[in-house]
Order: sequence, then C-alpha cells, then structure tokens
Amino acid sequence: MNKKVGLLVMAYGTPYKESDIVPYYTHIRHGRKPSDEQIEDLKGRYKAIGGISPLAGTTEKQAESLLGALNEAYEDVEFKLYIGLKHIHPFIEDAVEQMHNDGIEEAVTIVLAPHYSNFSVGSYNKRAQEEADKYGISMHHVEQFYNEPAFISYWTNMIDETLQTIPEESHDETVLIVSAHSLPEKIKKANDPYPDQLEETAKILSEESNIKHVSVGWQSEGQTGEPWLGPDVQDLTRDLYNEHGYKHFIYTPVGFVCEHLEVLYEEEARQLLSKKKIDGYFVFK
Ligand code: FEC
Repeated sequence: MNKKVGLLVMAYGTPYKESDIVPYYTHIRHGRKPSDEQIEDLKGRYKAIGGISPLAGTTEKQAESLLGALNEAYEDVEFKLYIGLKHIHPFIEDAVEQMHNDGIEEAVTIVLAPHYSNFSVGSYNKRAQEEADKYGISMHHVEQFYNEPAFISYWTNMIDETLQTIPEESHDETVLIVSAHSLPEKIKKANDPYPDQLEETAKILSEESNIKHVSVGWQSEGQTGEPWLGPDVQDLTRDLYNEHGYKHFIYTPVGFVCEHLEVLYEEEARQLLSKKKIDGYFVFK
C-alpha cells in the first residue's frame, strides 16, 4: 500500500461573503474590531472588485494542481490535500487537526508566497508546526520558491510579452517595477532574508528578460504606526516619472502568486497614472 503523506497548502484567506468581512478584518487586527469607517472602506474596496475576491477559488485551484503534480511525481506516495488559512476558516490549526483525525503522520507544507520572511511564511509555518507537535506529525516545510526556474520563467515570459506591446523606440523610457507586500522595517534589523530575496528576484528578472530598467518597490503597507519597507510603489512611480523621465511602467507583483484584493484594487495607482498620462501595464494572470 502507498505511504500516505499530508500536503498542507497555506494561504492568507479572504472573506467568502459580505458577513465574513468584520470577523476576517478583526482577525487580521489581532482581535481588535475595526471602526465602522474602516469596515465601510473595506466593504467598498471589495465591491469595487466585484463583491468578493477571487483569492479563495484560486487558492483551491492552485492547491488541487499541486496535489495532482505531486501524486503524479511520486509513485509510491499518496498525497492528501489540506488547505489551512491564516485569517479565516479553514484555519491552519483546523487543517492540521483534521490531518491527525485522518491518521496522517507525515506532511509537507507550502505557503502560497514565494519569498521567506519570519514575519510572513515563518509565522504560518510556526502555527502549523505547533499544532503538528501536539499530535506527533512530522512536517517538512517549503520555505521559499522565488528563484525556482518555473517561477522565474513565468514572470520572464509575462514581462517580455508586455514589452512587445510597447513600441521599440520607447523601451529606453520603460521601467519594470518588481514588488512584494511591504513588511515592518524592523525585520531588516533581525537580518530577515525577505528584502534581499525580492532584490535577487529583480536581478534575475533583469538578466533573464529583455527589459533594460528595473526598480524594486513595496506595496500595501499596514497602518500600524511603525515604519514599513519602502519605497511604496506609488511614490516610486512618481519619482521614476518626475526625476528619471520614464514614460512606460510595467508592474509585476512577484510577491504574490495570484490576483486578489491587494493587486486588483489599484484605484490610486491607476488615477495617478491617468492624471499624468503615463502608460501603466499591470501584469498578472
Ligand atoms: O487594507 C487594510 O488594512 C484592511 C485589512 C486588510 C485586508 C488585507 C488583505 C490582504 N492582505 C494580503 C496579504 C498580506 C501579507 C501580509 C499582510 C499583512 C497585513 C497587516 C495588516 C493587513 N495585512 Fe493583508 N490585509 C489587510 C491588513 N497582508 C494590518 C499587518 C498584520 C500584522 O501586523 O500582523 C504580510 C504578513 C503575512 O504574510 O501574513 C502577505 C492579501 C490580501 C487580499 C485578500 C483578498 O483578496 O481578499 C493577499 C483586507
């Protein structure tokens, strides 16, 4: 009989329906309920992208694809899929408990985020590991995949395809913005690898694709009163336009593996670009 191994796919999570928004937002805020104004603002952003985020459905599809690929690659192992989310059900802990109930003793885990930070991927792994330790489940964590050849070639193709839509004489005025979710700046003091991994991604993409100019930016910084990693993508766009004369911008949010609220709701960036009549290409699929 084939050996049974758990596949725990972890992701951020998103509200499934409008009534999930308040508990979800409260969970993100470590149990502090957001104000009515904050709730209305967030509801408005979900409305602007069509009511709910595509994230839940995409996470499920990505997890199913991983399961299929693993079961095909390993003849003597049968992988069983569990999805564990950070901020909404099924929570990471529930998924691990379910593994135990199903008699799983060994599992591999992956967080659907390419770059490693103790603050992000590390915190998902810690929650999974703590729960696994209760049941004696042995876990192997994938910590990062930002430099995997398939990941790089996906982005390289997207960049080159987009570049082809820009007239060749304008390529010198075209810049690629490589971005990831910002994190509190204090992670730098703790020697967290996250900022360097994004820089390395940008370097590899500049070598592998046909783009000549590349810049690194951060997006969606939290309003927590402490400094977060910068420059913010919008400030960066302004600087590159005003001070360096770039006219075409290709945005690649490589810190994410699919579309969701934080990349679809780009109202401010789009307004900034249209006010200045700058060409912006938001690359994602
Ligand atoms: O924008 C707002 O402040 C409203 C609440 C809120 C929403 C939201 C949605 C998403 N986030 C996503 C990714 C990340 C990653 C990290 C991260 C961290 C935070 C923190 C706050 C926060 N996010 Fe969020 N996010 C919102 C707010 N987010 C506050 C800081 C938390 C802390 O200090 O502990 C980095 C940490 C990590 O990896 O977890 C990455 C994504 C979404 C889109 C979900 C959707 O499509 O519905 C992805 C709303």
